[in-house]
Amino acid sequence: MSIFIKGGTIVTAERTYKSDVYCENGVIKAIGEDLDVPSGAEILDASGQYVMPGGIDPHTHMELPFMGTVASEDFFSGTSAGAAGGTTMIIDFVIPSPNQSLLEAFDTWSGWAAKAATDYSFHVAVTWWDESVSAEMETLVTERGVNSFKHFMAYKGAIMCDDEVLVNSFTRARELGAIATVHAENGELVFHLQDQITKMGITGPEGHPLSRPPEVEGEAASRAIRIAQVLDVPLYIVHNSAKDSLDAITRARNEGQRVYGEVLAGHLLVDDSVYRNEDFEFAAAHVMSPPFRAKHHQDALWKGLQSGMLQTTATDHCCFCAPQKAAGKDDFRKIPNGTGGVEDRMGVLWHHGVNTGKLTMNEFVAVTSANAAKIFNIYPRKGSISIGADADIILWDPEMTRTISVKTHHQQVDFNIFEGMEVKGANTVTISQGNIVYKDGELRTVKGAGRYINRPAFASYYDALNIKREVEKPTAVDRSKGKKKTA
Ligand code: URQ
Ligand code: ZN
Ligand code: ZN
Repeated sequence: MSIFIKGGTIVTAERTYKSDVYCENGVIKAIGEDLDVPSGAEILDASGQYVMPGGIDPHTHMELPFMGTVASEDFFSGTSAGAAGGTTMIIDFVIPSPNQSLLEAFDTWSGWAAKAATDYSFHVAVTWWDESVSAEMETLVTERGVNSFKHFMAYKGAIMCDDEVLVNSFTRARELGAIATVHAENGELVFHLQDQITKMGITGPEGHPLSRPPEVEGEAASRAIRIAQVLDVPLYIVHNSAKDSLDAITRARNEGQRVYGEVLAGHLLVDDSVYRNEDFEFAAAHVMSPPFRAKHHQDALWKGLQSGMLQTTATDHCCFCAPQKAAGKDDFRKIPNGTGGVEDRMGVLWHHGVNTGKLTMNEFVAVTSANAAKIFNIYPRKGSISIGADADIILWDPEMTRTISVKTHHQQVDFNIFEGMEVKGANTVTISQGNIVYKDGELRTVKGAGRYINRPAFASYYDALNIKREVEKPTAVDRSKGKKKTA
């Protein structure tokens, strides 16, 4: 299939300029003003619209088995919903159970993801440690195209990593030229606070944020940052929800440490009042970790995006329907954690980011696509409009308005955390691998069309960044000549 995008304005993370784009066999073949239209090409009139890289959501959990159930969104429905909203690639998570082979889990997730409609990749979680994990991490890097390893510092008794696992795994990631990523909440504190709160007779969803205050996130973010600093490994902190973790990232980055931060569209726009809603289903639908926070945290997170201290946006799309959330009817600790958003991220960030002047259009492309591609080493194949790049492209009409609702979304979940939100600016066309997968409200995704995208590790992170670091090597004290002289 070949597509000729005519008369649009290209917006990338770097620049904005009028030009046509020609795509053939899944890649961008030509970019230029007044290009000749090759015969047989499908012509898209992009006049009055922006032509941007498709969104990359670096944090999703399609059909995740979690807390005794399985997320309701699968890889086909979830990537289709993403395409409907302008996202053309997800990075999901392989999460082995403790003592499970990472490679075995990778193969299981690969089987599920085979139905994906658009391209995908996997972060792999390290949930336990022994030498076999170390060996499998190498296989994942050298043979499966994995360059990022996830660590849950929360979820005690399930997939939580203690400091020993963090230190071993971070060390190994550095050796392999991979990046360490963390879910930063102190799981011991959460467990303790959950116990205290339920003993006070608070069993409803309002107990969830009470058991995970911002300080619990700030501590874990600071600890992960310090461990990464000592071990000299790049670190990516997922779903920063509070000023506390943002401050930890800001301090580290100001010191020149290689730390990256992600923020969810939900954490930028939804506040903690949802948990005090008297309707259990409404409040429980918002139970995710870290929880939605008070408004001043949202203000700080927006500033983190504007300042560049936070580099990526995501959704942590991990959906559970009301009957599943009801497992925690009498005990908030049993409410499956997770909310959706893969379809709405681009629209809500354009409306609340670009339309308000917080972000330029170029910054919008950076935080919804290009930066994730760069951090996870698939740029410019992804996240760019450039010759040879994958033809993952969206046509964006800045004047189009829509109201977000569970009644109209394509997500396989019975709730939408952005319910009723009116946004201005939307994709009219989504192109994945050079094929139209969404056009004027009609989904045209094909089950299984998505590809697994290899993400090469850096030989070493610093080599890749061409940074020659003069690191002073420590030396032993020579005591062969006898007693210490007086100082
Ligand atoms: O912690 C995560 O990122 C997964 C388990 C999704 N759930 C959530 O509450 N964020
Ligand atoms: Zn998480
Ligand atoms: Zn997650």
